[in-house]
Amino acid sequence: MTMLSVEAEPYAFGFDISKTALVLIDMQRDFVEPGGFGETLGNDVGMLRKVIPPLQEVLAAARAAGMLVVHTREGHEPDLSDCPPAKLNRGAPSLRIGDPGPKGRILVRGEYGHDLIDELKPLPTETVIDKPGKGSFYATGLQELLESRGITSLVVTGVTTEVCVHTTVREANDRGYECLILSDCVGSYFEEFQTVGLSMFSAQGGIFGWVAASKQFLEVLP
Ligand code: TIU
Repeated sequence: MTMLSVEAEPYAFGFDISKTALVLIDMQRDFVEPGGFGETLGNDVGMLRKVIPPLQEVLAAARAAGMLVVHTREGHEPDLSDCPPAKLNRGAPSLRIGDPGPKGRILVRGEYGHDLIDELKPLPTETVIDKPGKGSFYATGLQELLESRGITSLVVTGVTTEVCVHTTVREANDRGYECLILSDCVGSYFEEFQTVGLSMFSAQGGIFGWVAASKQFLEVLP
């Protein structure tokens, strides 16, 4: 066991690589490429694309260090049986979940737009968690996977900061996982949500977790 320490807010984050997983949340075409679900909700997807280059570096370093890597995708069964009507009807998107869009049916498993972007393609050995909700633990096998691998800490990345990243970190925190959120590897469609969303993690002495820039994390990896 080798304990490493990353300079972070509100104080240094200590972790053991063999007990830490890198989690990439919802880096899907539907959220980060034009023509997907994110854009139909009225968002500028360009805001999320800046996460890609630093996250590529972190992913490569985590793989090289032998960390467990977990990818998640938000989406639904083709018959939408796992999509509550409340989620289906929420807001007034130009395209609803399940509707045919330019990248296939919006947020439906198996469709091109639902899949992860080519820049962060999972290796065949890496787990991809399909989740119907915003959180990565709700109605998934994530907790069982982490328990089976003896994981106690998560390095969390992906989109969007205030939605699926926040929900996942809050769920993880309640389950006893220590979370380090990499500030330049999480993205929001809204600049103010990015700023406030990041400060919410580490406020009150680290109420949900720790926040550091990817550079600080990369510096301590072997
Ligand atoms: N709309 C938005 O900001 N996010 C989502 O719907 N899902 C995720 O955050 N992945």
